Amino acid sequence: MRNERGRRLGKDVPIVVLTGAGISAESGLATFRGADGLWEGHRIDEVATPEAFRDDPELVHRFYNARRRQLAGPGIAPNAAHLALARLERAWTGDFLLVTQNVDDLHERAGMVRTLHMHGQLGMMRCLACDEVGPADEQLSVRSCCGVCGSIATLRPDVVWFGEMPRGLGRIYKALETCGIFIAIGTSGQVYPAAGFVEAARAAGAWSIEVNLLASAVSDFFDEHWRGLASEAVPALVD
Ligand code: BJW
Repeated sequence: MRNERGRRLGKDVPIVVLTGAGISAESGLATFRGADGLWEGHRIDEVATPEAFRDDPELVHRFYNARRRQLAGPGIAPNAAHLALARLERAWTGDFLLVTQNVDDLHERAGMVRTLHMHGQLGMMRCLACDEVGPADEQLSVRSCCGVCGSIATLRPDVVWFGEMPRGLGRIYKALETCGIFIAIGTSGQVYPAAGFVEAARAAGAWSIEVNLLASAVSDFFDEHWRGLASEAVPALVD
């Protein structure tokens, strides 16, 4: 990998990669804030909050069931950006952490193993009776049978909604504080704490690179910008 001045960035440098919905857009999954971002006329902040689930759990389950069905569909597969990151992980000799805000499993399907899902996973559910997390084998309804405790209980998608604490923050900030390279791919920089990771990495002295079709809300904090499709820019950056 090279920086914009052509300097090779060694594969032994600790690296943190952050991905957002833009990396999965070319796999056929809609982003949240793009032109295709509305679901049945709802913005993401109308269906991804604990309040929305309390007020209309059927609506919220419909939203997540539709996304589960789409993700399991025949046309959905990792694209060239996911595959390039998997190659990067395999080739990297230094510490490597992929933090994804995405709840899809396309990084895993591309073969990545060091993936931290800070906003949870679409394929998992949580039982509000026993608090256990298990696979969302079936389409969820408001009250379903919990595969763990066996009760008919309220199940919710095991994802992180607005106002809830993202996962793995201790591990993420520890990696950011020691990283030499930080790359953000396909994220609008509008949702915290992920939007603030670039500042934490820069404070640690890391070289920061943004890959995005457009400028994000935090573009000014990055040292280097690759404007374009993730499927083209990520292989060009990492191979
Ligand atoms: C391409 C491309 C292509 C397209 N190639 N690029 C005021 C100030 C600061 C913070 C707050 C505030 N008020 C409230 C908050 C906190 C709140 C927040 O940030 N709100 C903002 C709206 C202001 N955050 C939270 O509540 C979080 N929790 C929290 O803060 O806990 C307390 C805490 C305190 C202190 C420290 C730490 C924590 C929780 C946030 C949870 C977000 N949940 C969601 C839903 C997850 C489940 C699901 O998927 O349904 O996460 S919302 C949604 O947004 C989802 C995403 O992960 C997240 C980010 O979206 P992302 O990935 O950036 O997608 P888009 O669509 O926004 O952007 C796509 C980008 O790709 C664009 O830039 C395109 O240009 C680009 N692109 N195609 C390259 N082919």
